[in-house]
Amino acid sequence: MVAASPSSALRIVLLGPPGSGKGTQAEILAQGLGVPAISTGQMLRDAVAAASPLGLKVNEIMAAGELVDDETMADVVRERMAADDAQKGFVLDGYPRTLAQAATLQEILGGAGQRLEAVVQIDVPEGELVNRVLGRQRADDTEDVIRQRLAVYHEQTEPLVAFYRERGLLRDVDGHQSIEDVSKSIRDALVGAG
Ligand code: B4P
Repeated sequence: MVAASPSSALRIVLLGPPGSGKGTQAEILAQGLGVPAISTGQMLRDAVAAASPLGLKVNEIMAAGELVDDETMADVVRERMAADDAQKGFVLDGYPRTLAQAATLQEILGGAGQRLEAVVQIDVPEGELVNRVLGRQRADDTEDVIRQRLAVYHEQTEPLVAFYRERGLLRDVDGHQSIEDVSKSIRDALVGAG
């Protein structure tokens, strides 16, 4: 098991299509490491629930299965990463989702003298993704919306797989297993990270 300490903070990104279990695994992994799980999807849903200016801006975009624009997300992530608890490491779930966001993340971390230790790609067959998401029954979980979100994933987020593989950061994990077995596979994949 990997462990986080102030001198060896672990900064990990979970990458995967909607419904692959990023949020589920981010919570488990972050708890094990003693670092925060930072979910941009959850932050946006909280903003929508609170009807904050950010929530009002992103509500319709999320409901349509589209991505919130990169500039808005950069502000959200920059602010969250500056918080004290994120200095000891983090598990980032749902960010980056575009190559521009990956560049922003590098810039934010580089500016603080930090870097990512690993990017875990959670792989799940498409039919299983649709079943899981429809079972979850969130506001953005209708069949049309999930199909749109998958299309957006293939077009805008999948290029990140090659981006991080080229940088030697990518670890592939089979997400089509029980939640416990996926967690174990992620821990195994992170041995030696950082
Ligand atoms: P997210 O909140 O990131 O939503 P997600 O990709 O659907 O969820 P995740 O992969 O975390 O799946 P989960 O663990 O819930 O994004 C929502 C929206 O926010 C986006 O569409 C976009 O509009 C916006 N957004 C967020 N970040 C953005 C960014 N950076 N840029 C622009 N826009 C952004 O798991 C799914 C279900 O499967 C659950 O019910 C779970 O219980 C189940 N499950 C999990 N693991 C399982 C397993 N191993 N076996 C069986 N079931 C499992």
